[in-house]
Amino acid sequence: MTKILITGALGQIGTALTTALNNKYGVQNVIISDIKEDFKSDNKYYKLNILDKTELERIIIEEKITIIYHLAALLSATGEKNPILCWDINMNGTLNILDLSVKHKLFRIFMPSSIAVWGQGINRDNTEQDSVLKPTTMYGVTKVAGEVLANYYFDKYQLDIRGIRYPGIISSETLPGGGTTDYAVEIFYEALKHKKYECFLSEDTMLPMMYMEDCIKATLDLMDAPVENLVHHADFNVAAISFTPKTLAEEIKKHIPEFEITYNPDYRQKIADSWPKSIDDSSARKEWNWNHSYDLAKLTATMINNLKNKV
Ligand code: AKB
Repeated sequence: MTKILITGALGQIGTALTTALNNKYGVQNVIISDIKEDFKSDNKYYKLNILDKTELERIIIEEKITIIYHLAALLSATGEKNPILCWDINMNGTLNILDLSVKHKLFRIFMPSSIAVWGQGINRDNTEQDSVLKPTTMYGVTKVAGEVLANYYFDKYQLDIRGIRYPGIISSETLPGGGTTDYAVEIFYEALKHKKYECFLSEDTMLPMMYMEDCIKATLDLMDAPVENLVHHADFNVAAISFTPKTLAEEIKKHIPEFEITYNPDYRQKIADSWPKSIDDSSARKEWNWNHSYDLAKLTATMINNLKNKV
């Protein structure tokens, strides 16, 4: 029987993934955990510090977990403010998951990677699947190391680990926290609330992005793919759309004509400049039939529609 544990479940992707997995497997089969205290949810909730291996093992045993979606991590901007903490949570947390998954013979693990794996020495346009990985952030360093570790655990212990290099994810349910691509969510809240937004990236900073529904679809499709079809494992390039703050602002103006954007780039500009503008995801399309359905116009209309009553 499938019994799922999600770590970092209260984050931007975790909340959407919980809903999708509840619909697919039933709420009683999806156990959620996060560092926050006493969260009220229809799912069984554990307050879990991912560095607490004893508690993690207790949950895996008591709940008879078979699949883990390991989302607990610090993102790029927060990671640059506290690189040692970023290493500790992202690497030691991941090692705890991998080690216990082997020990308790778990069926499958999902571990997200990120476009942050790239840095120096790449083609920024249409960055290839198997291009050089020289990140310039600690978050990127942990994501590269996570991918390498995943391949090691797959080869040495036949642990079935899968992962996607997530681009910036845009959604209306839960705010992202601590990322460089977060502007692309904040902008919608500010456009609806105040009709203006000061962007922390420059107007022409092009980055790969994706709407949450596509992100969840990619995650579930990869987890369902037959293992024999996969050449890659925890490091899939997955693309949807690429845009700049200026293009996004122009699209928002079609719905909110008074909207004004200004630019005041901060330390996150350097991070964004080290990442690809667009990525080549032909391996994902070939190995597990990935395709996306949200373009910029559909994403913008959906975000504004979802947020207009909430904000
Ligand atoms: C971030 O900006 O740090 C994340 C990511 C691209 O992994 N959204």
